[in-house]
Amino acid sequence: MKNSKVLEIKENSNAVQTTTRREFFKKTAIYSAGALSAASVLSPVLAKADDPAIINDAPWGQKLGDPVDKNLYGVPSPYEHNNIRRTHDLFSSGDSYASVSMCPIHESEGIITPNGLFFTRDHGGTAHVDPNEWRLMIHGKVKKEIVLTLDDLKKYPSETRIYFIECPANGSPEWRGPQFNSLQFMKGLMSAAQWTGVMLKTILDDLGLEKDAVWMLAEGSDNASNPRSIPVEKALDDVMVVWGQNGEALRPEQGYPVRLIVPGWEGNVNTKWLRRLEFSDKPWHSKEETSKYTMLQKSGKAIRYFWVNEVNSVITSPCPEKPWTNLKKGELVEIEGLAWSGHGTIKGVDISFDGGDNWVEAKLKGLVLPKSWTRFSYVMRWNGKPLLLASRSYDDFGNIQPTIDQETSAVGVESVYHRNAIVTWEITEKGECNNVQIRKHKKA
Ligand SMILES: Nc1nc2c(c(=O)[nH]1)N[C@H]1C(S)=C(S)[C@@H](COP(=O)(O)O)O[C@H]1N2
Ligand SMILES: [Mo]
Repeated sequence: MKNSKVLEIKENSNAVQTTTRREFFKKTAIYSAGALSAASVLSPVLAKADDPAIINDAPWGQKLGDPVDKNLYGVPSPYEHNNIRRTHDLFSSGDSYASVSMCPIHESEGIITPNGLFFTRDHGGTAHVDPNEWRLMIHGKVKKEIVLTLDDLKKYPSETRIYFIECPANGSPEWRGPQFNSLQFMKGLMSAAQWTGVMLKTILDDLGLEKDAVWMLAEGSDNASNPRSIPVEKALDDVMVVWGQNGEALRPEQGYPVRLIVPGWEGNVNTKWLRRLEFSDKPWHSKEETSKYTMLQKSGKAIRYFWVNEVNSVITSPCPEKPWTNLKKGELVEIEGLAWSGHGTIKGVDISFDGGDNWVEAKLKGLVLPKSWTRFSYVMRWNGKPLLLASRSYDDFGNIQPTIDQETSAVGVESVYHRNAIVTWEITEKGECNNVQIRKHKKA
């Protein structure tokens, strides 16, 4: 063959691989199914000596792959085309500008959402801001009023932290009973990322706050501007002004070039395309904020300020999109899910197989960080019987995830925001997974 040394090497390495694989099967053929470790999750899976996928040389190994300069900004494998954000009519206010797209959390791995899959909530469309024209004005009750360019902002010492963002409307249609047989539509109004920016406290220490500066108004430069007031106490605690998302610049959908991150608090106060911070002795309220972002109680009185996303969890595998229909009776299976709390750190997660009458403790997996997604896991052997699978989380502030009855008895049923009641999946004999709502639990 003319041309390349590369091809020669490639052909040789294939030959080696093929021989190695044949040798492997010669050896493994002497083991029977029972001889494989019974404790292994994979114990029922037998190496099949006639599996063409392992015996034959794969087509992609028979020729050169793509040149390294084909995708100078990488994209997912075409086989992953289903792992996308989705929209739903139930969340639409009639157009795609004041709307939402939901994160495919059923496909999520670990505790970080890839930038292209981060849920998006826009009130006036996704703005495309020219970073050279971007400015941040900080004024009102500060000793030194200031207008920053992006370069100015980046002169402050930066921090990188992992936080989730959740829209308080996450799962809101579920208040009226199960609406979706889909985890993405039930809980996909949230995502999590590693954010890079400057702590707002660093900037405010530099500028100096007036004594009576107790409220901060944050405003965006998009069509909706999304003005929101938050207490200065929170601003000085852990609020960040960020430009980085998972190691690169924010995406336009997430507020490029700069947004506010208000850890653990409802998504709507995380102002995107940030342009102005005004300090004051009074809160600023849009009509929307006073009429919508409140928590109506049974008494008919509303809680006006309800910022923190409460302790929450959901089993992500299985889920309606990821049922156990291919799982055989007696097989070991890992139940996995996500837990999060806007108050702090997840302390533990319990799992129930009988709709909340009995609970066992799940294992927390990997990083367990405040105001971040936390993964939990429980390996079990499914005997093929129907289950009512539920998860219940608790945080280091002593909060425990409520049952639906506990939640509605506290806040009534007219609310649409801040749904954090226990989610139950019904697993049928066939391994199908359905969204059901178990209202009451024997030992809650
Ligand atoms: N400027 C601006 N900021 C905004 C919004 C907006 O429409 N405009 N939407 C808010 C709402 S309601 C939510 S839930 C979060 C969503 O953040 P994301 O789109 O990055 O997921 O952004 C908030 N910040
Ligand atoms: Mo939101």
